[in-house]
Amino acid sequence: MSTSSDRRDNGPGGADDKQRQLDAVRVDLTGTELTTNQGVKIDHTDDSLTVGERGPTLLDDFHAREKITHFDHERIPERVVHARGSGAYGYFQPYDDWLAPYTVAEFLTNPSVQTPTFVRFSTVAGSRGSADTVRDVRGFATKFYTRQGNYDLVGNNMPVFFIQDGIKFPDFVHAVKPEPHNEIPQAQSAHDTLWDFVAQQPETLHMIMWLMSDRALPRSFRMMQGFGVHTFRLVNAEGRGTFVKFHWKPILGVHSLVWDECQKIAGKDPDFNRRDLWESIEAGNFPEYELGVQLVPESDEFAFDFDLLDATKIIPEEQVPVRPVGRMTLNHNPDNFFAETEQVAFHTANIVPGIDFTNDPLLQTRNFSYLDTQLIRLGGPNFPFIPVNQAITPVTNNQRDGYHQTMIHKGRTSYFKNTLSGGCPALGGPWPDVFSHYQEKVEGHKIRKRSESFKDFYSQATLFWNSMSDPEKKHIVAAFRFELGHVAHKHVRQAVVDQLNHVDHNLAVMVAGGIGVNPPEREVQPNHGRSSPALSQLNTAMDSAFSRKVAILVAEGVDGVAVRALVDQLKEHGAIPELLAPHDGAVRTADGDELQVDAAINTMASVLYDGVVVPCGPQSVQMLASDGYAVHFVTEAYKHHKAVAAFGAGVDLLDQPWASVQLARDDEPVVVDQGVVTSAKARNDLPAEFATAFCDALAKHRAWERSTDGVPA
Ligand code: HDD
Repeated sequence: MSTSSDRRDNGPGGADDKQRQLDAVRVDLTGTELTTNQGVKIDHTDDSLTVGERGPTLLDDFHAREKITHFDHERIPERVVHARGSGAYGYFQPYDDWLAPYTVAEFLTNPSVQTPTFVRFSTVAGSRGSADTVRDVRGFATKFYTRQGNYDLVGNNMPVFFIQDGIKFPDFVHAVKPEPHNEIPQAQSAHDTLWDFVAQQPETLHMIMWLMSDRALPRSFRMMQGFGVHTFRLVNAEGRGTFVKFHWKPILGVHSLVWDECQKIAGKDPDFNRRDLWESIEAGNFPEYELGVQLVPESDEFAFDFDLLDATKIIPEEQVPVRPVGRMTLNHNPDNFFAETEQVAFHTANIVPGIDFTNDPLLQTRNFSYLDTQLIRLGGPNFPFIPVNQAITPVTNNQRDGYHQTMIHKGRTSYFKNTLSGGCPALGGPWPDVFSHYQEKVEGHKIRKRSESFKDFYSQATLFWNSMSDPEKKHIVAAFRFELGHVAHKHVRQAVVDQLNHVDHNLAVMVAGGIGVNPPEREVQPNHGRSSPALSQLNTAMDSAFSRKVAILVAEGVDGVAVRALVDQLKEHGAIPELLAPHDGAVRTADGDELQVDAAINTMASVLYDGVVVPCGPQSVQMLASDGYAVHFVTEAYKHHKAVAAFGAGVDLLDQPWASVQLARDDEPVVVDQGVVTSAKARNDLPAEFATAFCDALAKHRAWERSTDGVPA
């Protein structure tokens, strides 16, 4: 478990600076006695002060009034978007100083500096209490507590956005959120208003392709990318600018759930992603992400067939490579969800010397919106001093008063210029010690008009579609059919299909085939045929079973010798095995000793694991075969293309009419077919290659080549 005391302590100016600051406000009530908010000790908090035993409650009861009043005011408005989120602290460290010629931001260029961070991951559309595994974009917001002030990179797990200009944001959000008349559906994009909006606003289509893809169903916050989305600017010591796009790449690779699984997890464990983040950090399996940048010299501003200021476009990685800058490790859970994760306030305009904006119209509106939203959410202008938001650098200015002021500013001046306080706080300087806005030359007329360079809505949606592997394409078509299948208005379904025809004719025809509307007769324009391999999740890291959860199904008479050995081997590969049995407690093995169980099968579900093993033991397997939960567990894991394994008599449980894989028979030591690993051996004869082959299958995440359409869900 990571606690304040076992954190690495690297002294002032390092990763723990923020934690040291927070230690000053952390409160531990162990060994204390109950008091009122005024510090008055009390000995009774269960009964109100009344006249006699059955009489009215008295106004004199200051304790009851204070307690109830505080309770009445416990809630603050949830975020208008990204209400559901989970956070963690960590630190970022650059690998070297190669970015120094491009930016004066120290946290990106000084490899000896570990900058503390706080990250909040979120879904977008759902309320605070909604499920984690909905089809949605995931927020990936990082606050860097740098030695030059706070820098916020408020990104998503998708590199583009739905709209090009922030003025449309309220319309988009109103369309995607639950419908206003009945507040249905919660945290779902599968409803009429979103798709009506999409059909009318073709600039959404590229992002919609991402939203219909597996990217919208992350297996874990630890296994998803993050993107700054906008083109930002780096600024160097000479004041020269370079365009930059920021990328976070998870060290564990980018992996997703399947849609059927997501819907079931939403009921079985609505906190699935939140729990995964929390438990991984508690277990010391710290999430890690590599920060990379795509750099474009200002002279190349117009070198692309899209506009760099258009947030609905990516710069394909094959065109401009992502160059690694450093690594972020999340190693510390918050102590209090409300105080930290709920009150953290991100703002795209929180930038430090060396980073600046561009004229991306989406970014420009965001720079207004985030400060504004914190004022209503956190109740006044002093939210930057809520501990999680507080910079680790001194904050010295003449801003004063307001709700919830907690500092006591001494002295009689709170204005600039003064002579009475020695002119302090005084102006700093010169650049790059102080922030100085990038001196971009801008001229023009006041107009409301979208640039012509923003008007290609389809090319990159097509690029995304072309870049998908066959299973990914299949998932996208199924997603469109599911979503549009929930749209009551036929004309909206038809309009979306007609839009998809601009992306790819076959895609439009396949979607139309599932939702009862007319397939477009001919293509609008030929598919350009270009692709970007970096966009496919099949090209992600698949080399480790680290932190993958494995269910081992056991019952009375199980082969305890092999199970114990297997548990050790799986742990050596970094996987997390858990023993599930028809009942909680312990099972007696074939050798007569006891095996402790982690949970009863019917309290868990295959959707909460990455893989499942059915061990030998004829009696055990017979019991599992007659337990519907156990049979369903294995069937469902198979259906969801997960790593499935069995040995000895356990192989019989996989011998089902729907299982179209080769299984180990007779004396075969290890057979691997489409992510299913079997062995005819048991006890001490079970070869170590069995565990290795199973962990390889876990590392590949899913065996998409396995045909599972006919397997019962
Ligand atoms: Fe936003 C929250 C990401 C466009 C207005 N946004 C919010 C969060 C993330 C993003 C990750 C949650 C932060 C947290 O965890 O507290 N938003 C994005 C990205 C966008 C984007 C990547 C496009 C590239 N957002 C966007 C626009 C507007 C907003 C165009 C308004 C014009 N976003 C907000 C907000 C929120 C917010 C209303 C809600 C709560 C908050 O800010 O703190 O101001």
